[in-house]
Amino acid sequence: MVEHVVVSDADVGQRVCAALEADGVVVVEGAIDSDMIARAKEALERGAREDEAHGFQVRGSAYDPDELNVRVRNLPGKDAVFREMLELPALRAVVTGWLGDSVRLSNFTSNTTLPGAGAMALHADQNPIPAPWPPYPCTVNVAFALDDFTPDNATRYVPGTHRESGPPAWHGTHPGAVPLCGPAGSMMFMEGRIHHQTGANTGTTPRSGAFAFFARSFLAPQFEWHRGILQDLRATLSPWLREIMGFGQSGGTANFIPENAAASTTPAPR
Ligand SMILES: O=C(O)CCC(=O)C(=O)O
Repeated sequence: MVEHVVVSDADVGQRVCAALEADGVVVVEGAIDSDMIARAKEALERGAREDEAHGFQVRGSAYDPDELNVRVRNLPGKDAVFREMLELPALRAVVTGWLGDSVRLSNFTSNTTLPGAGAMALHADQNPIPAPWPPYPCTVNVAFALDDFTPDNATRYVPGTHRESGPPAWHGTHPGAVPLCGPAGSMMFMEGRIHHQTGANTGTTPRSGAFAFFARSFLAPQFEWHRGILQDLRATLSPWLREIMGFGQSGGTANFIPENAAASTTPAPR
């Protein structure tokens, strides 16, 4: 049973971290409202058109079996609505509660899986870390559900694999994978070790999700934000956004400033 909490619940950060420890996945309902969902969907359609016009690949990625998953990158550089998502207090509480204060946004991409799409390769989000993995959490993925995630279209995960110390086999079928379901507007947290994939879309409608992937700051981010966030936009970012996109003092530096070390509740991992 996946734990579902509501974003307005007391101690949502602690409850989500406890559920991540136990299950590796957890759903926070009511995180974004219908206005944000509509803005995000409009921005994704525009972003996909712009990326295709620039010659960037949005369909047929190496980990998809067909051209029916539309993946848009650099979401915080594309529209304010995605930067607003990153500012949500519950997201910040969970990310820093799970990974500590010295943390980076590694990537923020979307996937719109169209009816008929096949399943993505099974993977863990921290696949690039050489196995055996450290015994402590290194990464966490926050999926914003822009449509209902249902058994017909949801991300699928293999229960218990957040306790593994390495990635799954890339190829093959995965009968043990189960859907991670939640209503539109949810934030769905996935511990970075959990084995998962975009499930096949056997429904009749597209399903969109936006995936904000966080990592401890000693890991190189997957996306180079200095390429995606231009100078004018950088100047408008909040201190939190500057930190997590590598324009601030993190990357280890923050841990060597005495007042930050005193305020941090999580020891630096080295
Ligand atoms: O599209 C999905 O449901 C999952 C996407 C995913 O697994 C990922 O971005 O790592």
